[in-house]
Amino acid sequence: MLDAASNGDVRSLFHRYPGNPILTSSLWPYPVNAVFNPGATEFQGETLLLVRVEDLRGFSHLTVAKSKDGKTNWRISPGPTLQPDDGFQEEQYGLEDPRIVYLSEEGKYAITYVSFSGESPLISLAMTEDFNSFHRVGSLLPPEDKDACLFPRRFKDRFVLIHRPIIRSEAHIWMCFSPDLRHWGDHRVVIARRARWWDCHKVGLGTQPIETPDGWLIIYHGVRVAASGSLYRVGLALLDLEEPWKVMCRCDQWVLSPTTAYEQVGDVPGVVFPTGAVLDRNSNQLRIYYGAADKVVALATADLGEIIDFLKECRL
Ligand code: BMA
Repeated sequence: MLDAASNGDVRSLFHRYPGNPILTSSLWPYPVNAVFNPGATEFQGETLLLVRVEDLRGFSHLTVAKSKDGKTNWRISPGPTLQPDDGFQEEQYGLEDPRIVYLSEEGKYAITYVSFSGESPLISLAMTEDFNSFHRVGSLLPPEDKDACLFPRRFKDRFVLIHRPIIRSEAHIWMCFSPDLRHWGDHRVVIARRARWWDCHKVGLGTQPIETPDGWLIIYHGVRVAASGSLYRVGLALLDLEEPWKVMCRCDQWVLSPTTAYEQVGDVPGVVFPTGAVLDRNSNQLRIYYGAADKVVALATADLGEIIDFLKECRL
C-alpha cells in the first residue's frame, strides 16, 4: 500500500514536473487571459497539445503547442487553431476542454470538445488528420454535457463515448454507443459520484482513456464543494479491456490534489483538471497534462506499472 505524502496525495504515484507550469499566458504569441485544460496526443513523433485558450472577452478557442520531449521548448501556433464556427450556433460562446484520440479505423484524430451555446454546454466532435484542417461532425448529444471522449476503437461493432451529462442536478460519468458516430443510445452510468466522499458533487472524465494490458485506465476529476469553493481532485479507475462499460477497480483515495501555488492561485483556485495524457511506451512513463487553477498548463508524470498495481489493490 502506498502512504499518504505530506502534501496529501498518494506518495510517489504522480510527480509534478519541476518546470511547472509548462505553459502560461505570458508565453502566448497573442494577448490572452489563460491557457489550460489541453488535449494531448503524439503527432509526427512529437507531443501535441491542443490548449484551451481563454481570450480577453472570456471566450475560449483551441491552439496547438508542440514539443519534442513533451516537457520543454514548446512551439506555440502564432494564432488560434480551432475557433468557433458561425455555421455551428452551439459554438457561439467558445470551445473548451478538448480530448483527443486517434481513430485508426478512420485514420484520423477525433477531438471531442465542449461547445458553449447561448443556453448551456454540450459536446461536439471534430475530426482531423493534420491539426490544420478540421471536419466538424457537430454536436453529439443535448446539453448539459461536458468531459467527453471517444474510445479509439469499436467494441462489438459500436463506437463508445464517455461523457458527463448533468441530469436532475446529478453529475456522473456516463457511456453511450453508436454505429456511426451520429446516433447514440444504450445510455448508462459507469462511474457515479460518491455521496460524502471527496468526489461527492461531480465526477467527470479527465484524460482520454488509456489502453493497458490490464484494462482501460480512467483518470477522472472529482469535485467536492467546500465552504471556500469547489475542490477539483483526481482519481483513478480501471475498465474492462473488451467490455469497457464494466468497472473493475476504482480507487478510494484521490491521487492528485491542488497543493502548489499555481494550483491554488489563478482564475479558479483549488483546481487540478487533467485533460490529456501521452504514454512513453519505452519507459512506461505516463505524462499527464492538466489545467491548474483555470490559468496555466502543468505536467505530472507517473509510472504506468505503479498506477496499475495501485489500482489493483483498490476495491470497487
Ligand atoms: C469545470 C469545467 C472546466 C474547469 C473546471 C474548474 O466545470 O468548466 O473547464 O476547469 O470546471 O473551474
